Amino acid sequence: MKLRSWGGLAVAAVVILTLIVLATRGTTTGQSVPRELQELIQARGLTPDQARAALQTYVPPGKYDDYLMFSSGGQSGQVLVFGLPSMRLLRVIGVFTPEPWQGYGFSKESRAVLGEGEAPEDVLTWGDTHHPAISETNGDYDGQFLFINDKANARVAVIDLRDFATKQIVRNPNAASNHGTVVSPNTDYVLEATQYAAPFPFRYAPVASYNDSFRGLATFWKFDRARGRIDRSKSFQIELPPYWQDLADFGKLESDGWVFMNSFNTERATGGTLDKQPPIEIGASARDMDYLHIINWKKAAELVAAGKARTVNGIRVLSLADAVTNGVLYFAPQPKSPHGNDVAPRGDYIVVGGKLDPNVTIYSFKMIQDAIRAKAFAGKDPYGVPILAFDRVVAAQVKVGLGPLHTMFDDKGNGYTSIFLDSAVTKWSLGEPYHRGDAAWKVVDKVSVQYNIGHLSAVTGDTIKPGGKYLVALNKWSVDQFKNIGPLFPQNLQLIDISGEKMRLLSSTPVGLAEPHLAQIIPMDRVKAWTTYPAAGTNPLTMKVDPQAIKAGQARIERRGTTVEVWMTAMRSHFTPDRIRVKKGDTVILHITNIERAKDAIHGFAIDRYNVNLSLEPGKYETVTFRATKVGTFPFYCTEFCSALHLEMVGYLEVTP
Ligand code: K7E
Ligand code: CUA
Repeated sequence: MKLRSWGGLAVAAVVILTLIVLATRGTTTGQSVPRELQELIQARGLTPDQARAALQTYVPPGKYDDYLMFSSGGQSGQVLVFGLPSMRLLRVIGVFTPEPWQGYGFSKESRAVLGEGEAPEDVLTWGDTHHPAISETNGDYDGQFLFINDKANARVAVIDLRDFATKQIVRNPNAASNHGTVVSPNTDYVLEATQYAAPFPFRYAPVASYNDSFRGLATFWKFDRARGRIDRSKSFQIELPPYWQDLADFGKLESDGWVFMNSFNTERATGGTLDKQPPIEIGASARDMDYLHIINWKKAAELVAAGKARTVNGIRVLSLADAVTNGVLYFAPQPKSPHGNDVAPRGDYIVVGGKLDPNVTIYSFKMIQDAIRAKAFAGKDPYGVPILAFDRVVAAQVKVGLGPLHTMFDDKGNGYTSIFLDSAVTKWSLGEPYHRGDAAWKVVDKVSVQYNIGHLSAVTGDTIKPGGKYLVALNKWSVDQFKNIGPLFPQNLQLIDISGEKMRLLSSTPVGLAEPHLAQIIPMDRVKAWTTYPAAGTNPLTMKVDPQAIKAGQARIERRGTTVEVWMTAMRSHFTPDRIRVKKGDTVILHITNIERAKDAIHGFAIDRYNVNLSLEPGKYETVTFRATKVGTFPFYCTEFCSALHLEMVGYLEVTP
């Protein structure tokens, strides 16, 4: 019985494959292929859907994927770059963690990025990345920059997508932790919201003084696109009550100028289990409602520019009282322990998932504006923030399943919500103007994922122009999906086809590196990455030819006192100079220029026993500085197999007693 139905499926698969083969290869040549394919499908025990999914996601050698996906690398402190639909890992970008292959954290240039803002004695070597954001122009991804947060240490990084390298890390001087980065529709600002409230300004304050001394913060980092850097001096913060602010999203189009942010633990629980207080997770979910934060950020920026701010640890802060008095901050109740908070493509709706509520709650921006004008308040919070009446701002609730988290959108007016407890993705229709009458606010489809989905990401799914086509479910647990290789299980990224009415699961990809939270998907051709650095001697920090870079024939060694400075070139298959002699205790400065112009002609530069390791892509210039503390004769060599004489691309560093 089982066999027969399998046979039926296989026949159906062959029919599909025949059609595909005939369509792509013409009518005369494809006849013999289906039988081979049929045998292959049978031998591998594939269903027609699986065979179709395999064809749909296969990218032949030499062909490229259609999309790039930037995924957070979780506790690895990195960013992962995948190609879609193949789901092949194309790149790991070192961000908050030293990354040897890229020489990230070894060269003077990358150490300056990694260590920025840190005292030397507490250089951080990891980060907890959650939410990548691609730079936007007019509300759509422009593919120029990527931003990502470090939840653990309240930092935000800037990655330049010309060379896929981290250029800047800013540390929030007033926050202890954060949750995410989002950008305004023209990337004027990168928003970093605090996660766990902390004493403000940051210092020691007893947890018992929580209500008075602890605060949340919304930090608006000003992005200078021309320089490709965040400008602290033009950035500002808004002081918020000590709730645990969470996901945020910028308004766009009709809601441009506003920001929406959820919060939990409005109960202000702080634990104390040994003192017979309820554990934090119980205390923090006691009430039925938390607060959606509705922030007029343009007005806040104007107030700060007009001087209504005090500078705290080098950044301007708009006080909570001023935010309330000037109509910058409003609250709306949101169901129990909310998490996801996503603005619909036209900027007209804000979709919130309550972890302990089976609905997504959809707020209307227009209703919010009307309620603010009509002062339709249901009260104030303990800090004086006006709370808009729930039924005056909520357009709809859609019952999507147990544990809804995050929502993304497609090009046909549908939302896709990750359902954590059900391990599913629910597709549902938005209301007017996307869908009218009976077609509005309805669950359309639901697909199971494996398992415990956190975020999901659809092609350009949080821009003003969602692309549809694909969605990736970022699942926390994989359980039985991959052969276990020890008790630390990989995460499971699942690719789903969302081009039709019904969602179709295409593939599973294990990520054995860390926990990706959010990812962003962009059409491949929108990212204009360099193949080589544009001019020989380009400094990856300034992106200009470095004054210390040299051309072939200019290599030299100079000594000044106890400093030995070396100008070196790398070129298949030699370093020039290939012998360096210094004395114990000297400071050694190496300026290395890869003078290659051929793409992929990468050299590495490592010195044995000195923890020196660089990646020198064609045209790149980098510096490494170290003290020659160890006496000996140390080989230095190229770490990339660059040529037939790669093993000979070597030299000696003599450190004399
Ligand atoms: Cu849901 Cu940090 Cu976005 Cu993880 S958070 S899932
Ligand atoms: Cu250069 Cu190997």
